[in-house]
Amino acid sequence: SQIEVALRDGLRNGQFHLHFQPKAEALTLRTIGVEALMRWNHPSLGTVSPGEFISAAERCGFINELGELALREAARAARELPNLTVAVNVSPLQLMEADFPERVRRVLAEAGVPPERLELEVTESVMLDDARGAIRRLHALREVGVRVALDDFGTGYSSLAYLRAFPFHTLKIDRSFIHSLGEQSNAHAIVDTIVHMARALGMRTVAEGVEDDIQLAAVRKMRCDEVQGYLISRPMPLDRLKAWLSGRP
Ligand code: G
Ligand code: G
Ligand code: MN
Ligand code: NA
Repeated sequence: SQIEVALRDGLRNGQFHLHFQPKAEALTLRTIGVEALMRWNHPSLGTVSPGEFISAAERCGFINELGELALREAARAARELPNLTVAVNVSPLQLMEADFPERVRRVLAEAGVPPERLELEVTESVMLDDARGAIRRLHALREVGVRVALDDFGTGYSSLAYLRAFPFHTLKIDRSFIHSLGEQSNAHAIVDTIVHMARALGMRTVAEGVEDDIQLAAVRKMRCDEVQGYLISRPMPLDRLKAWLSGRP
């Protein structure tokens, strides 16, 4: 298909690269990490967002190659971002590969990056096809020493079951809950409950999609550990991130 040809071409010609969005400690707004987000710089279409090409890459069998590229580029970035954790999104299809943990270990070793500097973000959908295999791989990744986060928490069909199946380091509270915090809604009770549960289970929490001071104040009050969102910064290329960081306390 057309998209398949374009993806293959893009991979061959270096059209994919990462942008990075800061994550900050909620109370101090000190930057403690970044999330790597893939971008496709297409010669005629311009910048294509992952919402449009990740599912195509999964369909066409390119997601492992694309995922490996993300890991390598993220590891390279980690070397230039001392003291920051770099998070990479992982497709359920990558986690279905038995050798995925070993690939991650190798990429980090080759880049000379300590495993605890890398966090892998997986969504609840990783458990849909082969839950046992996914959990086995997640444990192997913990043994490699990388951190594992559950992304978009609260949007899946049986979120709580996943918390019993695997001890994630971090819960990322889906931005749909954060967006409703200023409104008259049950979002406040839900976020408050998630943060309490996470703390009791020894997990950190990240509020995703924080866009204004009202949302920031609300998640601080609920003792959410980290915030990520346009209020702090939009995702940006590595150069701009480094300049942005140098202007922060
Ligand atoms: O950056 P943006 O908001 O457009 O990202 C949209 C979606 O694409 C998010 O759900 C994000 O997790 C996903 N995504 C971004 N980069 C990657 C990547 O490198 N691999 C995978 N599997 N998903 C990604
Ligand atoms: O699914 P995942 O959490 O990986 O998706 C991250 C996506 O969320 C990225 O595409 C990023 O551009 C987007 N994002 C990050 N911060 C905000 C925000 O404050 N508001 C909105 N609407 N989207 C955001
Ligand atoms: Mn994510
Ligand atoms: Na998310």
